[in-house]
Amino acid sequence: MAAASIGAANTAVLKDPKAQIQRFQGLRSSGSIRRVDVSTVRSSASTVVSAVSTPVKPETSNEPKRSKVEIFKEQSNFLRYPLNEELQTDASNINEAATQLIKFHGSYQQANRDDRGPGGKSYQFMLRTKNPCGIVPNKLYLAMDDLADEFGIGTLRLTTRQTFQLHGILKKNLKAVMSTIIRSMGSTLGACGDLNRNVLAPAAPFVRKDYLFAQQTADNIASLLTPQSGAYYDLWVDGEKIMSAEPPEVANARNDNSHGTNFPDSPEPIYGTQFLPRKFKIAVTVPTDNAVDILTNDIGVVVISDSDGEPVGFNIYVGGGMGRTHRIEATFPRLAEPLGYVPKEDILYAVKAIVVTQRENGRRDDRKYSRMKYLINEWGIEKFRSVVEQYYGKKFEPFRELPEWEFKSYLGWHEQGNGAMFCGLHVDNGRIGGKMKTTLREIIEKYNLNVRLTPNQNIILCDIRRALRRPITAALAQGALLQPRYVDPLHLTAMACPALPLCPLAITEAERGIPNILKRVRAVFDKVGLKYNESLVIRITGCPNGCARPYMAELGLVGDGPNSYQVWLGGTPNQTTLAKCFMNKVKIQDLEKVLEPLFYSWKRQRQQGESFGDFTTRMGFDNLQEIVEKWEGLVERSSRSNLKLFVDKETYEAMDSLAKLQNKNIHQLAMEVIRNFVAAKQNDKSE
Ligand code: SRM
Ligand code: SF4
Repeated sequence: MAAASIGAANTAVLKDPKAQIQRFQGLRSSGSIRRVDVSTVRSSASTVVSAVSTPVKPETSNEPKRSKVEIFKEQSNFLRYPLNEELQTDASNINEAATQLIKFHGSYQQANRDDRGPGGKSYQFMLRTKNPCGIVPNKLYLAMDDLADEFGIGTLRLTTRQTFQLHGILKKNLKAVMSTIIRSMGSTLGACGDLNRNVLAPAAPFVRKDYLFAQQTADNIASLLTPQSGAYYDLWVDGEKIMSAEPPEVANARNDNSHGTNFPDSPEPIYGTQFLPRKFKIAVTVPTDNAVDILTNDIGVVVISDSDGEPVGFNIYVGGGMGRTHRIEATFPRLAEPLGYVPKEDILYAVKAIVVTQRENGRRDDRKYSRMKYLINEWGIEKFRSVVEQYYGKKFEPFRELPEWEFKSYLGWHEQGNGAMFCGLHVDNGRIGGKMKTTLREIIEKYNLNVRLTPNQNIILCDIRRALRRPITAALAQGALLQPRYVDPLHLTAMACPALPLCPLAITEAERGIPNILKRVRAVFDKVGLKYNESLVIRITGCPNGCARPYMAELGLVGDGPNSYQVWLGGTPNQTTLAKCFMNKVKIQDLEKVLEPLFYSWKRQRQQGESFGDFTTRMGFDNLQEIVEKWEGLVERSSRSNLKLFVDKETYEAMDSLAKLQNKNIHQLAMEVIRNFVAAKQNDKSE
């Protein structure tokens, strides 16, 4: 990299972790660790990167306020203490500090909220894997399938970030499960916690330069940002290092400290003792393919190819995120925005520079505001870019123009491009259980298939010989794994998070509630006369954290009380527009009162080909609210009587323009006039 120098990094050799903690704290307050002085960063895009001096802050006895989790991380000896000790006890649970630390190892302590017996909480653990691009080798799939039966609740859960979750693991079985995953070519390291989470990339196994390059890049970014201290292997496989070799360019990028990004002598050169202020999410994709919900990530990376299809570099977006807290306006979902373009050989350095900018400047006092989106929101993109450029050592080139995004599901059979085929299968909410589970296992085992998980909780069977298409399709149907044309279109794009009974943050149902909600939406579709193949993106979560990305949906339901939801409208089918909150506290039993008028208006008043999301945005919420408030119910179609009216051209045109003024269609206006007229006459008669 042609880089501008930014001053000397601290090179003291500190092997003792305690000393490193002190160093981190000391250097932070003394200012002798190289930090970019953000107050001096000019916000002009034409800023020339030159040497940045180390700001020396005055000694202060007032330590900045830090959240509890910061203290746990600091005292943990790189994620070991007191987790190791807590795992040895006979108790069925672990203490608060260990509960925070085990997340970095890929596990959450949970309790079944449906099952509050007299003996107190029944503790159990959820385990999440890490699968960059959703790639799952055959051996790992079979191991996960076995583990779910032997140690879990008998189901596998595919997540919205291309990973598996196992629920219901008892503490005494954690080591057996973790070590089996590790020995089966899998990992749970960094699946949760304040670090980089699973890196998304299009799951389709297309043998195409740009797709392969996106997947390779996702893999390299995942390796770059994987914890290095070895704590994971110490705890779960007695120190054995069972890791796949990483390409030299990844190690080079990690170790490079030319711009003061690293803790040079730390077991964690990028993360240090404190890791990141909060979770961090990255997705990589190719132009047009928005299977990864690119704009919802902290970093979105898009492969740019030349006219021969050869990848030459990357566009980078920053600052996306979904999570919010009810009634706190200062928390919000946010779309990522363009940062700039980098040549392909620089991508790891650019990603590292962004991560370090967040590490150094993200808030560590209040976890509600610690995601990078809040930093960018506060600074503005110009200042953020300038600070990242100090750590990158270069200026970003202008963002390259991109074509429209499309949502791609990869469901059904497709050519891979190398003579083999792949088959994408819809799985309702990613929950694989019962007959579906045994069928999938049999097929994956019998034909020795590798699989991939999509960011929409679905699964892809890969590398299938053409001749096997028929027998595999028939076998899949036995387990209700149907080709997409046989699945209700409303289900194909719907998602719900796990919510109750295991998620401690759930306010109400999501995964368990969605089958019935979709049934009711289908009934409303029928009632208002929408066709079977017309659809919309519906996403439901049990709380405002947004795990199924409801704020990108055309209809998002976000739990805001027991059996009650906020209704969010305005997302688009290609996942590029943020929805807005339309209504609060809609009780589950009242859903039709809102959906019926909305869908009826969409049916009657939409422009040609207009999606539900675009329609709700065009109409505006004030209009829609009025329509919902004034809705008196739809006359059942069977009880409707036909009434045809013929009027002269002039009257027709006058009615048409009046209807438009009132945001109605001409039919609605005519019916209203007739109804009012008849009612008035009846009144006259009775007086
Ligand atoms: Fe999530 C917390 C499930 C994707 C935002 N999420 C949780 C926890 C771990 C609850 C907890 O903290 O104790 C949930 C476990 C439930 C359970 O029993 O399984 C949980 N999140 C999920 C999954 C399984 C939902 C799914 O239906 O698949 C997804 C696992 C992804 C993975 O494989 O890594 C999942 N979570 C997401 C996404 C979507 C995404 O990443 O694309 C988001 C929104 C994007 C974002 O991060 O901004 C998301 N989860 C959250 C948040 C809010 C974060 C925030 O910035 O405020 C929390 C709560 C927290 O972190 O404090 C959370
Ligand atoms: Fe739990 Fe809320 Fe995430 Fe749903 S959205 S899994 S309820 S944290």
